[in-house]
Amino acid sequence: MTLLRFVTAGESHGRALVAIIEGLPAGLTIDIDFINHQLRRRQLGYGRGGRQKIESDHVEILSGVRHGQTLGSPIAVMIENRDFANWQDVMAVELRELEESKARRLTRPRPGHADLAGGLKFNRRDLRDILERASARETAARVAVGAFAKLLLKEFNIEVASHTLMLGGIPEHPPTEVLWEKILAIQDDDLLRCVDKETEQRMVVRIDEAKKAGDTLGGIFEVAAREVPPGLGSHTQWDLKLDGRLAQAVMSIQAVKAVEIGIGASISGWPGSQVQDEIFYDSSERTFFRQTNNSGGLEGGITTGSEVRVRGHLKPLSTLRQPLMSVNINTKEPDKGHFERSDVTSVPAAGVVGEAMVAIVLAQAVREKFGGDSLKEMRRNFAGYLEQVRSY
Ligand code: EPS
Repeated sequence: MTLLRFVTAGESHGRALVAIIEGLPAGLTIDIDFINHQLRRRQLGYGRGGRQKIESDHVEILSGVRHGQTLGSPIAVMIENRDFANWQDVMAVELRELEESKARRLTRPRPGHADLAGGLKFNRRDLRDILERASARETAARVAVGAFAKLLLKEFNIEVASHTLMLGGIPEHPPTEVLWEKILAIQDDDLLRCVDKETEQRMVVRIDEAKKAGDTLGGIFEVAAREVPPGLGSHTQWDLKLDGRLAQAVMSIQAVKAVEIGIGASISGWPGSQVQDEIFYDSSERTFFRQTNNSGGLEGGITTGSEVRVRGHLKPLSTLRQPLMSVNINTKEPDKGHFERSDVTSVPAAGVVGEAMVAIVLAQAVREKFGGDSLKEMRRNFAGYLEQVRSY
């Protein structure tokens, strides 16, 4: 049974995004400024389009929190879409007869987007019905949920951070290891959330080139989680393995086409002797440790106590200013795909969303392992487990 779960609702240009979170313990202090800061971080990054100038995302908590603390009841949150003011007729709940020029109908599916597959599946003739929910705007709701997950994890000293590892093919050989301290040193006003400023500058030039050409860029972000105790997840059943659950969560982020745990995408060609992280014991600290972390903190689907490292590989965004060929779904004649205001790249933002998804999965695993209806009860269980590990 999943103790911690959430759903989101909301269209990109509809009234609002909402999320319901169930399964947080009672007594968790909720810092709204922290949640809003996470939302702000998702909106930053060089290469974003015009939408982020319109929105200044902030969360409204509708239920489940009283006098600054969770009640243990479902939490409902809402993020308003400011842009809705410009889309009230197009996105109206009530039936509206709109002139064709104002209807903003989408009949030329964009290759790479959900438009056509979704239109066929749901039998919709205006592909806006698909675009609106498939849009990465939805990730604002996930970042809000992820912020609650991060607040829970912080109570157990677990921290989650991310950085841009590669963007538009730069650097040509992304580093296999980026230290936690370097990731933590990234500032909100850094252009692309890359730890190496020279590389970041080259990425900026690449974005300018792509923008000029009406093109888009993908890349790789890496999420790191620190102070994760050993023993989250389980080797005993396929769907309990935490690496698989992290992969699903990160893969579900719009435009992600591959997920890597540790440096999993590089090591398939290496000899085993160079891949496995050798085991050592520190008797004064009464703890096992590794000097390398190629496994990304997971062995057999269970956390090892090393940093959890997950990489998300993004394809270039599929909305192109210079659209590729498509077919008009009404005439069945060839035509260029639809263009809708979009970004050149979203890798830095996707990293923030990646943090949210990893935080949610880790928070779920922590809830499963330590249970409890209140934070206090959960803390007692956690402390007892850490003692068991130390005296192993
Ligand atoms: C947005 C992500 C992108 C933007 C969107 C806001 O979504 P999509 O996956 O549909 O390309 O395009 O902005 C707009 C839809 C707009 O009108 O500018 C986000 O992350 O907030």
